[in-house]
Amino acid sequence: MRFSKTLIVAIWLALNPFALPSGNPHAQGAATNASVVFTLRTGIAEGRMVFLGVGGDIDGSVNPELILHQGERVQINLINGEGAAHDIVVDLYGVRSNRVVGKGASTSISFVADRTGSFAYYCAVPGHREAGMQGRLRIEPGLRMGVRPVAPSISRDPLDLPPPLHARAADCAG
Ligand SMILES: [Cu+2]
Repeated sequence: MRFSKTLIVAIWLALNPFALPSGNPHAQGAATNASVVFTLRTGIAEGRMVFLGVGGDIDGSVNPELILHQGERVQINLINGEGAAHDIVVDLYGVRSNRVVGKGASTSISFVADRTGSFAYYCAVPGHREAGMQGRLRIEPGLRMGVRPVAPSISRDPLDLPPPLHARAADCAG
């Protein structure tokens, strides 16, 4: 009996992939759903058109590298700092903002950073990337330090087990 109970639990777990938090990419995505917000302002630095970081660790940086951890939802705000038309594009994530036209106009993009690696962001207005409007987004594996994962609850009623898989006549007879 002890063996078959263990077997039933094992089968139950196999049939309920969300019962355990490890080894399931969907569960991992849900566990690291922290939001990270970056703000960039367009401007001129060293005679080039650039993105300038606003606030946080990137404040004042020219074309700052935006560092994320896999699974985080990122929002990138773009503020027009000087009036020419601009946008922001991350090709490898398939995201493209509206164009911001006029000083002070703003827009944003948002996506889940589910792939690790280094990805370019840039302004897609013709000539702007070449003129200097590009930087990189770095997405690191694993959790950000100091962030506790929000794991789904795995507690269950101990009596909430599936019915037996087959008739137990043989067990009773023995
Ligand atoms: Cu631009």
